[in-house]
Amino acid sequence: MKRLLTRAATAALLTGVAPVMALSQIVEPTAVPEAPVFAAQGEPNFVKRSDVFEYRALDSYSEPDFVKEFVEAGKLPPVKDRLPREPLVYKTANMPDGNGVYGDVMRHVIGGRPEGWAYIAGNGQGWGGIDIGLYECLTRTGPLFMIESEDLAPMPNLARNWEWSEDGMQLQVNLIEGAKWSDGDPFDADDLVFYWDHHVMDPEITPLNGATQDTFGKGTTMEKTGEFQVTFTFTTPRPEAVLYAMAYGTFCPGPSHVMAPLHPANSDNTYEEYRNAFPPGYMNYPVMGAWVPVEHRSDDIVVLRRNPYYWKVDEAGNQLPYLNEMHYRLSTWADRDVQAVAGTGDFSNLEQAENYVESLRRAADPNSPARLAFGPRTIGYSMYFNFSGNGWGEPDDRRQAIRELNRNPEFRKGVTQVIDRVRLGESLVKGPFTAQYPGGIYAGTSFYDADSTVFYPYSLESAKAHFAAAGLEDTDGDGFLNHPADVLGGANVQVTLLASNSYQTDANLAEGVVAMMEEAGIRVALDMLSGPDLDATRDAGRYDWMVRRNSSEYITVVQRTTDLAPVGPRTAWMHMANDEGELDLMDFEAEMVETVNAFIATNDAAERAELMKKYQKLHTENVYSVGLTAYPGALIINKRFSNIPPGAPIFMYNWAEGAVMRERVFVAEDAQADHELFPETLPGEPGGDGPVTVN
Ligand code: BQZ
Ligand code: CA
Repeated sequence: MKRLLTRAATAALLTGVAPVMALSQIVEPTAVPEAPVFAAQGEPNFVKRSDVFEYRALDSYSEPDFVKEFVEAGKLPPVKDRLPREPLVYKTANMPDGNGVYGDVMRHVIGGRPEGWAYIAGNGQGWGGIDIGLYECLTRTGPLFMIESEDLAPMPNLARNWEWSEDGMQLQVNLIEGAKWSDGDPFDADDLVFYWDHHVMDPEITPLNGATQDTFGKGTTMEKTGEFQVTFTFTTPRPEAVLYAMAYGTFCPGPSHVMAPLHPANSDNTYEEYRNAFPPGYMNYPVMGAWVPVEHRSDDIVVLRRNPYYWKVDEAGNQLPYLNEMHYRLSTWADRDVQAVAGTGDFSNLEQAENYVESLRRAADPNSPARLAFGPRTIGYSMYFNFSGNGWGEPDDRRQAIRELNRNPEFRKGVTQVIDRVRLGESLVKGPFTAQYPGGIYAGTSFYDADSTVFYPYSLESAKAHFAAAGLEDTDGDGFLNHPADVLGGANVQVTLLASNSYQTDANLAEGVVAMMEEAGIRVALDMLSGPDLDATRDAGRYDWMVRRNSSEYITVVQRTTDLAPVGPRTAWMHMANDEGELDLMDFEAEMVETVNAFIATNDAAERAELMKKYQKLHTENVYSVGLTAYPGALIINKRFSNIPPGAPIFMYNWAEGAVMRERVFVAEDAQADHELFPETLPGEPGGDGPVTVN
């Protein structure tokens, strides 16, 4: 039955005036409101990269006594033979508490769950620092928070040094020589070739953290040019940004000696069988990291034991790590905060603003077992639109109609002006923490430019005017805006909002968006998922909008730069090509892509700054994303640990788990607690039962 005419239409009939959009209702964009001042506690001691570590041979090396017993029993080669010719040597002068002693455990709590150990094949281990510690990468950026800006560039790691060709079209990368996997197998260029050829370049592999061929520049090739050397060839000269892509997440080679035989290229395994060939119960999976998985109890805990072949030492020749064991309690992210302040856990990135007041109160107690230090405002959330209008993810009519609205700037301006960012921030935590975040590069970071940042202020009237300009009116008077008559028969607009249910913060923000959109007459349904389900739904395009906690591309810009815009057909999940490989970029997106590629292709600092101003204006003026809120995180670490670098942010170039360099963290003798679950053991054979004792 035809509903009553809308109130406005009725009124218009009475007055004979059509309900035109009163242009006076549009509220124009302004500058971003000043964020409440929030001073980070503790400043890093800024140094040069070469002050942190170097590679050189020492006269002698030592190891924990229990490991020496393995050598004496003939179970292990002497420590000198387990180390590279020139190991990575952490410099004592850069260690806040000097060289450490062996013993004790770092007890992490994580909210994810391990799917398996084949990280490069797309398996997740549950985050929370477990992958950051297991899989070491060619270069390292986590510790860059304490590197002086004049010397800011990726640090060496498995790649010891690199050299550009005269014309800048090639990069020769020299690996550390003589390092071994945790089972003693040599680490060499073959491991890189296996990763590159059969993972980065293999479209059938969807790796974790999304390292695809576009990450290293379209058309880039890599070949082995020596036992410990690979050479990249680029299509543009000296794309130095690629050295950031060789850091954590995107170039962390796997153990080819155990993986290659199971890859579909060398077996009749399907890709799914390959991806799951190293399930959580596969113990002693070979890694280059400081600790090896030796125990997995489902929904309970993952335990790691020290890697006897770890390729790093301190200046006294002690083979690292100092800590014998790592725990990852399989719980929730909120529990991580609770356990860290209570002292039953050792580490947390306090990033859920709802927990701030209670965590601060607990940590303020002088007897608190944990130290809590706030860093810069680098935790931020945005809402993203699914911009694909040409079929990615086989949208049904309803979804397709929303994607076409998402591609309409009037609609996006309406959406962003529905969001009251003050109310949203306060719904998480009151106080000076949250800032109104318009999206794009964060205020307070090196590439941020306030004058290039466009802010659409909260205004329901203006939002409605924009929605009307996008053709949306409440034609049936039920309080919700309808599509035009020729779209879905003029039905109500109905949007789905994908968000993570692993964090209270994500849920609170998503629910805040739903409530505010309802006030504006747009019905939004929540789709709350977590972990692999969320990632799979997102990567398959089964969403209209998505609330996401942003990654490092909006903080440092130089890390994950290719995530700033849809630079390739399948690099930006907010805009993916259809199955024919067609990417239907809108004009402003094409300009963003051009700007990002120009940024990657130049090393001129002034030019890079200008390009990021242009990027920021394109992103915010066109509402590429709807920024929601930004706030500072706090690092919570148990007080018994030494060598925690001051001023370590929970998230910048990487998470704190990668920044604090856990392999050189130790617990002084008199502070050691008896937390080891497998004392005096080492990892056993790959695929074996778990940790082994000397006899
Ligand atoms: C930090 C981090 C270490 C991933 C993950 C998780 C995944 C995302 C993101 C964070 C967790 C913690 O974040 O929240 O504090 O320990 O692990 O990796 O949110 O769902 O996919 O990008 O890093
Ligand atoms: Ca309606």
